[in-house]
Amino acid sequence: MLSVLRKARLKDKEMRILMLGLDNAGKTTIVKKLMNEDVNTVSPTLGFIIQTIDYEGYRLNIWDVGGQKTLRSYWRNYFEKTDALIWVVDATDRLRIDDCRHELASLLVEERLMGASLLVFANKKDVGGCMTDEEIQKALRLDDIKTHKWVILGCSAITGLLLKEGLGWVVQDAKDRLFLY
Ligand SMILES: Nc1nc2c(ncn2[C@@H]2O[C@H](COP(=O)(O)OP(=O)(O)OP(=O)(O)O)[C@@H](O)[C@H]2O)c(=O)[nH]1
Ligand SMILES: [Mg+2]
Repeated sequence: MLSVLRKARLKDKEMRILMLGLDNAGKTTIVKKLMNEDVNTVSPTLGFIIQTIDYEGYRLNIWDVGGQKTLRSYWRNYFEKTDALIWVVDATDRLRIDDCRHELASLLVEERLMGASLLVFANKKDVGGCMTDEEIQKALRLDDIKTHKWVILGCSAITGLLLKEGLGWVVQDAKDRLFLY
């Protein structure tokens, strides 16, 4: 039933994308950059922000939810009807990469997120000495994920590197699913 509903919405070329990750990862900055807005005025998200971006004929409703520790228990309120999960990682934050893995792992067992594909944005690639995509892939144990289709992309919310390509993957994946079921 759920997959039928999801398919109906995909046919309408509308997608619900949930963007999560630890605080300071760069979620809001990514959305602002994608919308060609000033990325220098971002402050921590205390609730959530919904932005709609038109991309390749699809209406992407992006839910950008605050990632501070005290806010994470609210994440579950946003799971419903999610077509794609974008997990944003701060590639400069080696200290919290284990936290990051735990939080992601706890999302991937959520029944309501089962049909969603997973884009991992390894953000802040403009900063020298940050973790490589391979390091992050290993630290988050992405290769162990059997429940979700996933991809990891190194990006920068400041320069815009690979942000559009990430959305492109999400949209292409949705299109592929239309033919699968
Ligand atoms: N150098 C660099 N800094 C970035 C990048 N993306 C975000 N930042 C900075 O990282 C900080 C946090 O960015 P936010 O977009 O507020 O992070 P967030 O994930 O939305 O954080 P919460 O709303 O608290 O969950 C800001 O100071 C941004 O300017 C990036 O790609 N490169
Ligand atoms: Mg934010």
